[in-house]
Amino acid sequence: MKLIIAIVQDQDVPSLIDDLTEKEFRVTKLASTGGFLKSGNTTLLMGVEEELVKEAIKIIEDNCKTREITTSLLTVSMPGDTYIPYPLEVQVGGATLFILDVDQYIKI
Ligand code: 2BA
Repeated sequence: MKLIIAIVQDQDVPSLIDDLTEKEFRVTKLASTGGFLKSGNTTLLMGVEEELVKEAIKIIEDNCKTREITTSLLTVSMPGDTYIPYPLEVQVGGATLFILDVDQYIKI
C-alpha cells in the first residue's frame, strides 16, 4: 500500500473528493496553510493499493487546475516600519503529491 499526500487548492476539493469516493478511494481531508502565500489550502491523505495509485493520480490531475494568483507581499521600504505592498504573481497547483510506502495498515 502507498500513502498519497496531496496538497490541493480549496476550490478543487469538492469535485475531487466526489470523484475519488465515487471510485471507492478513501480520503481524509485536512485544512492546511501554504508557507509562501500563507493562505489556506487542503491536504488529502489517501491510503491506496499500489495498483490503484495511477488511477488516483489521474483523478487528481483531472480535477486540479493551475491558477495564476496575484498576491501582495509587504516589504519594508523605510526606517520606522513603513511597509509598501507590492504585487506578485505566482502559479499555484494543480496539485503537489508526495507518495510514500506504507509499512503497515491496521484498522482496529
Ligand atoms: P504555498 O507555499 O503558499 O505556495 C504557493 C505557490 O507559490 C507555489 O505553488 C509556488 O508557485 C509559489 N512558491 C512557493 N514557494 C515559493 C518560493 N520560495 N519562491 C517563489 N515562489 C514560491 P505550488 O508549487 O503549486 O504549491 C502549492 C502549495 O503546495 C504550497 O503553498 C505548499 O502549501 C504546498 N507545497 C508545494 N511544494 C511543497 C513542498 N516541496 N513541501 C511542502 N509543501 C509544498
